[in-house]
Amino acid sequence: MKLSIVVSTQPASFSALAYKGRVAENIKKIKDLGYDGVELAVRDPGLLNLNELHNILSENDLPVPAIGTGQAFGEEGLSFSSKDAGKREKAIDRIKSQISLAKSFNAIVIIGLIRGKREDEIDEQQTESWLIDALRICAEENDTVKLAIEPVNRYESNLVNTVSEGLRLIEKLDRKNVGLLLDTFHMNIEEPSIVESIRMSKDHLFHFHIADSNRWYPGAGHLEFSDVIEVLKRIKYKGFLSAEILPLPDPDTAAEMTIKHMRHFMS
Ligand code: LER
Ligand code: MN
Repeated sequence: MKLSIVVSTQPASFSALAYKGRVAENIKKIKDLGYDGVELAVRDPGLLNLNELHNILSENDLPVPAIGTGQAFGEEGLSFSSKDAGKREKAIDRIKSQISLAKSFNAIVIIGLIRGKREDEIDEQQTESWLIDALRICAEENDTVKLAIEPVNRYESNLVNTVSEGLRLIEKLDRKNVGLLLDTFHMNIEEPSIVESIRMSKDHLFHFHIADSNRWYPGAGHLEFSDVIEVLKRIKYKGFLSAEILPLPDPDTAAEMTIKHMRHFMS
């Protein structure tokens, strides 16, 4: 298992990002702190200077395990399950461009808030069918790029809140390149047992977000990360643990405390 931390390639309203913007400077800091990788949060790949980004990452010898895509929903309202067909289409196009970005980094594409919410007056079946259609189109775009569906807590979405719902959805899709991203912050709100939910996801776990119960750095809340690491080792998870945390008390302290706390259990 390796450690990464999320960097937003642009300023963003989503709060649980230790680092936003000033990409070259922040990636160097992350390297110096001892992280093994950098997860990127990208609103629109079309706005990136790709050569520059690849150079910064290779100069620092840091891989990109995953690309977060939720800002396209948060800032632009693009959604796989919007009742507005134009927004659904734009969301699919945006994820296709994230898939080609991910391909260039050998990264996973995260399907979190971009799946959207079930909207007023739209029944569950209609919403699920829009969601499944969009996921199928995106999964078929490139077999070699993995899509990781992230269950998120009920206060952020009403679509796929729990690990069981996530597992049911990927079963319906039945595609090798569609799996799960689990996030300790969301699991702490929704799951009866974090350890059991991780165990259940064993064959489908593509990526993992860490934050403590209050979304501060691990060690600042009441989650038992020793138990989390133990079950991840037991299911032989070999991917990244990626810190998606509030920049508190300040970004550098949050990043430093994460690495201190997690390495203690990982070694
Ligand atoms: C994103 O990875 C996440 O965890 C959510 O809270 C969506 O913004
Ligand atoms: Mn997350």
